[in-house]
Amino acid sequence: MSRPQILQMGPYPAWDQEPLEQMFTMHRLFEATDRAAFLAQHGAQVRGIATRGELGADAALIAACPQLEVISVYGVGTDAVDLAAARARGIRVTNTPDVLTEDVADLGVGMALALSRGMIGAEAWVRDGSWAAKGGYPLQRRLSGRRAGILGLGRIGMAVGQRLAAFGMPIAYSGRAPKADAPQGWTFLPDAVSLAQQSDLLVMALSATPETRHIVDARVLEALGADGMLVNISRAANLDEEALLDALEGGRIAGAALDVFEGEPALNPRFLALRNVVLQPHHASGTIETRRAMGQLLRDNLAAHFAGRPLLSEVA
Ligand code: 8YV
Repeated sequence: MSRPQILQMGPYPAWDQEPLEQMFTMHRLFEATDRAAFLAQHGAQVRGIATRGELGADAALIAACPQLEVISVYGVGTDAVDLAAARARGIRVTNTPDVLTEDVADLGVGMALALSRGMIGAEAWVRDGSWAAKGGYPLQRRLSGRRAGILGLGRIGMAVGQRLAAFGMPIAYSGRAPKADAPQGWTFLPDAVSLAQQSDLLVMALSATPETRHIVDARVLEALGADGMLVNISRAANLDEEALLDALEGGRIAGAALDVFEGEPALNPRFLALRNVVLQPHHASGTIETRRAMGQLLRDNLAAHFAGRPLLSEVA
């Protein structure tokens, strides 16, 4: 039997690409110079799409593949996949939850520490000779013991909370509803504004849906206040970037650490002029260990689908 044909939306490491090429006929859309011509040539034979969290698969792409059966996402976020269009055609969607949770949480906490302790500026202080020339670095703010707020207590939010609890930080959270599995003593708050009001550090760990667009807006930032810090390890769409930039420039919040940006990998140049930010290139899951596990799960889902076995991590 001929191998299933898969449309590939973005690059993978060689350790994933090689086994994918052995199992399937891969059509690399991201290398095509004429995307429409490439889709016209291969779309009709495509039975699967292998994509990445930020690339997804929109309605037009799904429509260009009339035989499509499965979309496998290398990432936990499925906001860039048109789930309604997939559902309408009975196309199954898989992602890579769990395997990336610890590393995403690690980076979120690392970013919070780097921000509160000024580690990026302090590194520059050492490198440019300021330490020797001017003396010690200006004093920063502590993280331990301050109040943490977690927006979105899913797998990643929970892992962030556990880490911050170990820093002696009281934990509050918000989301659609209180979580039965939230540890004792963690406080549920009904909305982002009241969470921000009770937080020194607000960590965004929620998935992105049309309802959560700009959930962190000018009102939430005002509630966070001039001593408050923001960390975003979720999706840029959840944050009103213009409102954030205004608040950062006006000193109305203390700082922000961001792993995701509107229009990434380009970013608003206003960010680059700021000192009270930590800027990361959307790499919270970017460790060798996690990326290997994500690639394996992406492949295992595709293999299970084409062998008629149950999927390992289907998006509900
Ligand atoms: C990845 C992500 O950076 O899991 C997600 O939703 O955005 C990240 O883990 C991305 O999917 C890799 O392309």
